[in-house]
Amino acid sequence: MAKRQLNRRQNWRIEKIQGERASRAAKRESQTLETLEGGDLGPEQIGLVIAHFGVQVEVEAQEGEQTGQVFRCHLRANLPALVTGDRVVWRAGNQGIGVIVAQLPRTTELCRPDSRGQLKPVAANVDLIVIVFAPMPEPHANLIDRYLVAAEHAGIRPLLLLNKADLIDDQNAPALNALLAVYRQLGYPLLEVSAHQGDGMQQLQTQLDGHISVFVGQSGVGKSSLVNSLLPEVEARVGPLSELSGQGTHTTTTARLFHFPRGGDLIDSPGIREFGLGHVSRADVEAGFIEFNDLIGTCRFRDCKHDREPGCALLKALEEGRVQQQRMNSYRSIIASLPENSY
Ligand SMILES: Nc1nc2c(ncn2[C@@H]2O[C@H](COP(=O)(O)OP(=O)(O)O)[C@@H](O)[C@H]2O)c(=O)[nH]1
Ligand SMILES: [Mg+2]
Ligand SMILES: [Zn+2]
Repeated sequence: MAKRQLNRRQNWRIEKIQGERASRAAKRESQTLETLEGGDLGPEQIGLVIAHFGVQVEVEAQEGEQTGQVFRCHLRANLPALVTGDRVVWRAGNQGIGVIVAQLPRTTELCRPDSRGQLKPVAANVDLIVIVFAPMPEPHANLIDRYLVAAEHAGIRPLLLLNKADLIDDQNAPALNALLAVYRQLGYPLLEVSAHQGDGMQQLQTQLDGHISVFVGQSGVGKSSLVNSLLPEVEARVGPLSELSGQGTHTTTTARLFHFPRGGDLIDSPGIREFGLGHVSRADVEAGFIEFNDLIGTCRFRDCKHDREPGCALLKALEEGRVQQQRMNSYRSIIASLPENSY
């Protein structure tokens, strides 16, 4: 979303209005909660947030007879904001509406800046980021590296997925193979599939088993097609149009958790598919290039920019082939794109 420049007075007004709105909502909530808690609440049990709508969330029961059933739940006022993927303690109420009692600790958080530039979690407990690319649109190593940095930064394992393998031909094969070789050399897991023809989809499903995944990647690489093929009952629209309509509505589209029929979960929303950089420092980027890990801190100068400084460990590694030229190019272009103050 485009950042609007607001003056102080406008900002103050917006905050005031939002504050009033929030306190009205909180009042309504506490009335609903009182009614609920006055009635019969079931025992405390563990659940999984599969979608959230402002002050309400959808929770899937994870124990007992109701396992797998979905309940709308209200949040107690003292709770932190919940996101899709959160594990919670909740109590069932009458008429199918429940109450969230506590949030269980998150293993990971995917964050995105909101419309005011503040970083907000959008999904919890994701443990696999599937970075999708394809022969067409032509892949950019730089973009893949950005996703890898973001994944490393979030502490989430990445899986590189080349979709549209049916489009590989003599023309594009050399460049694609060179690209794949870069990541193979780094030890990143890599899979080739065709959402259209089904090749490799079983292997992909196996990789997704037992994990909570998100699919990311540039528009047109086939994310919706992959999701459709893996989740036959969910309608994720395919084609350029869906991306267009997604752009206009992504701030209001909630992330939703789906179960794959053969195991594993997917958290999906247009906003998550755009998950990328934009909130990392130079040190984060350096940490995201895993082959730099042993080199960072060993340059002659403490504030080495790895540009042309004498005694630079990265430049030496580049010269000796321990760091690949393409990755160095990516690193430089990502650093160059960071805001000045993120050093
Ligand atoms: N040839 C081929 N085309 C595909 C494949 N997967 C998706 N596509 C096509 O690529 C285009 C973009 O797909 P879509 O799923 O909307 O991509 P998204 O923007 O990443 O969600 C559509 O025209 C799809 O039909 C595939 O495996 N092979
Ligand atoms: Mg799509
Ligand atoms: Zn250096």
